[in-house]
Amino acid sequence: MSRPYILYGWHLSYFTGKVRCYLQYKGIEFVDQAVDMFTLTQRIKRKTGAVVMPVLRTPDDTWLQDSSDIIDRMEEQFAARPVVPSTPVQKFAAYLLEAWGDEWWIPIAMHTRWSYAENYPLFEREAGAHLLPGFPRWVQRRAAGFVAGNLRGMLQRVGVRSEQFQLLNDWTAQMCDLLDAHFARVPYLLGERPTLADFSLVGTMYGHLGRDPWPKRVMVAPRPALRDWIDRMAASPPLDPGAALLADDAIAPTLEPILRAIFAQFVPMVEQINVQLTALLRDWPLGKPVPRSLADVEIPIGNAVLRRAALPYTLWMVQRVLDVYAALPLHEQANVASWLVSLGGERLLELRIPRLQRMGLRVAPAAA
Ligand SMILES: N[C@@H](CCC(=O)N[C@@H](CS)C(=O)NCC(=O)O)C(=O)O
Repeated sequence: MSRPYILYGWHLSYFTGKVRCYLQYKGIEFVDQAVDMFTLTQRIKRKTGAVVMPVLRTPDDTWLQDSSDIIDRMEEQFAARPVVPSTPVQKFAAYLLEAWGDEWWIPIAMHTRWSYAENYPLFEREAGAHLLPGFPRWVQRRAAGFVAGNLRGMLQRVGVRSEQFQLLNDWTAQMCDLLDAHFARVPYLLGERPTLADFSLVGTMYGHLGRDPWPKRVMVAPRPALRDWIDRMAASPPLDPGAALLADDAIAPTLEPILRAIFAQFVPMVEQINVQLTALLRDWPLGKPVPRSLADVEIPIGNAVLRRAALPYTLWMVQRVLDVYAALPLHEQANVASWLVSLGGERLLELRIPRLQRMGLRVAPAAA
């Protein structure tokens, strides 16, 4: 009998939620393995070059890292229930929402977890038990504390700064309202079945906002359609075989304010990261990874400004979106371009990102 797929990750982890919900939906059999300290810091480090979760170990013992690469690989192998739409606007929107769900929400997920003490007992209990199963509680608590310290060390960089807490909370409440209004009318982001876009957004929504006590109580519980979507995504019950995306490559009107926010906030952030990275790469060898973070960017949020460090990895995610556009036939590119114009998103197509390759959690310039 062949070895099963093994997903190394935690329920506490953003990107593990993305991959777990995806594998369940696809009906791919896998062992959901809470990753322990030895596997995380030794085996995964050796196999992927990074101390990171999730990792999907395949039956032929390949250790796949990065949720986007994992999903790409599985989509090639398992044709049933495709999660990438086949029509151009929905396909482009799915990749764009993936980049946003993966990258934009990181400060929100980190703030709503680490800025509120009521969340810590859940983290300490689960992380401790996963890292050192069978060890005495006090040793597990020390191990969880060590990992928590590393994660807290990233807060300042990703924009979790006390003077920005109110802005982060206001933004999150408004976005959760928009998502709740959408899910009250349409069961998934692009129609009656989930796509890449839903799997990305459920990373932050399942592992962090929908599960950590503070955001679960304050942000998610008052919004029942959002709560139901998270629960549907996590349960992945069999779908009605007729479940379809919206007809005629349409995007629901309830998704439009969310997309407008992406074009007004996420795209300017990406542009600023690109300016910094492009300058850095003027004198940088191909294949040499760049630092995980660069200087601050300033993101317009309504009348306010959110400051956080530029993460070059974000550009690798946006490169995926632009690659999808570049691979479309010309008449489909025209559909996407006019759809972008209709929502104020045309600057996205003007981005010229230097060709990047991913190396673990970092990126490096690649041959064009
Ligand atoms: N963008 C990646 C990265 C995975 C990731 O950031 N995982 C987090 C836990 S949810 C982690 O292990 N972070 C460690 C770090 O950033 O050093 C993905 O899509 O899988």
